[in-house]
Amino acid sequence: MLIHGFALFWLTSVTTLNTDSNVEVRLLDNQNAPLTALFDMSKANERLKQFVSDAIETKMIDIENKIKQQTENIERILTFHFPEYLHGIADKMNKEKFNETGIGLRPRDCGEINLKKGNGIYTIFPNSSNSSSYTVFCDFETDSGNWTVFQRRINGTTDFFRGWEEYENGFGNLEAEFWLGNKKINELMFNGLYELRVDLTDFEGNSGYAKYSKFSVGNASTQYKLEVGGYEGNLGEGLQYNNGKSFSTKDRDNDRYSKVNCANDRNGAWWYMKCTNINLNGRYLQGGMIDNKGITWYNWKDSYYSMKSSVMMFRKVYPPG
Ligand SMILES: *[C@@H]1O[C@H](CO)[C@@H](O)[C@H](O)[C@H]1NC(C)=O
Ligand SMILES: *[C@@H]1O[C@H](CO)[C@@H](O)[C@H](O)[C@H]1NC(C)=O
Ligand SMILES: *[C@@H]1O[C@H](CO)[C@@H](O)[C@H](O)[C@H]1NC(C)=O
Ligand SMILES: *[C@@H]1O[C@H](CO)[C@@H](O)[C@H](O)[C@H]1NC(C)=O
Ligand SMILES: *[C@@H]1O[C@H](CO)[C@@H](O)[C@H](O)[C@H]1NC(C)=O
Ligand SMILES: *[C@@H]1O[C@H](CO)[C@@H](O)[C@H](O)[C@H]1NC(C)=O
Ligand SMILES: [Ca+2]
Repeated sequence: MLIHGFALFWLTSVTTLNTDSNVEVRLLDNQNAPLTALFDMSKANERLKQFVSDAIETKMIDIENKIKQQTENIERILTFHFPEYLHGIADKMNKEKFNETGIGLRPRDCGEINLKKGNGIYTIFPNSSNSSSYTVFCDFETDSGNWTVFQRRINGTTDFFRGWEEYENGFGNLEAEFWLGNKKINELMFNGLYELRVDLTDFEGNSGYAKYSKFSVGNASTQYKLEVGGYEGNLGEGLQYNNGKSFSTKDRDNDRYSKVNCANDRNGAWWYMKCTNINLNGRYLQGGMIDNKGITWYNWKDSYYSMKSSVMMFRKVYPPG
């Protein structure tokens, strides 16, 4: 339509003026005004500039928003995921097999981990003569670190009233509540001497700890017998009573109380004697109830107060010299 009108216009309104050999062609509209007036170039330039500038501005705002969004994403990743990311790299590097002289020798327990990137789950290789591996939770923050965590209670999500096989092989979630497993606990104390640390909290915000400079759990043929000694801490000594006792579960009564199945009686699994003051695998009870089936450390509370949380862990001790 427009093109058609313009073509018509062109054909009817062209005037030709002769000056010597040059030919000047002027375009006039239908009122004989020079056609260039229709194209006020300064206005056209203004509009063009405005258009370009608007377009650029819109684009810039768009880019700015995108950068802002990306920066926020990066910040979020750094805040929430970077430690996790570092941890992943550390674990991967620890898994690489290097030789005896180099770093990265396959760690056999938490103490041997080369790249320690905070508390968390690490892969270890307990048997140096083959490549079998599994994961454990390592605590590198508490009391100078190097701890292999083998028990945790925090909120009662995981049932701890279980049988022999489950206590032997372990259960639960390493990030939350779990028992590592008697087989692994025994295997991980493969050479040298180990110490035990227990951390407890109650429902009133108090915490306490106990350390035993001597700790070992025997193999299956000893029914995972406990050896403890050398108490230090503020919970009060109470575990010595269980020293030298085998492990018992509701379906395997190795305790020293012939009339009673202690594991059943105390709703747990432990190195029961007749039965025990300490029952950290007992039933999870809310709100600080007093019940001998609960998670008890009698010597701290002078009662069978059931704890809010419990952590048990061990590490190798290096005797001086
Ligand atoms: C171990 O690594 C060192 C240094 O990289 C190297 O010199 C040595 O030959 C390696 N030994 C073995 C047994 O691979
Ligand atoms: C932790 O392990 C490292 C070796 O990885 C060792 O140098 C350090 O002394 C250990 N610390 C404790 C408290 O056991
Ligand atoms: C490697 O050792 C683990 C125990 O540390 C054992 O269960 C597994 O059978 C062994 N694997 C081989 C191939 O010998
Ligand atoms: C470690 O691995 C070797 C070789 O596979 C195996 O013969 C040995 O029984 C394993 N040790 C343990 C404690 O399982
Ligand atoms: C218990 O704690 C774990 C780990 O923090 C969490 O994932 C889970 O949701 C908690 N469960 C309850 C019932 O609070
Ligand atoms: C279990 O431990 C006892 C005593 O420490 C030891 O004599 C025995 O050889 C071990 N048994 C196995 C199968 O490793
Ligand atoms: Ca009994």
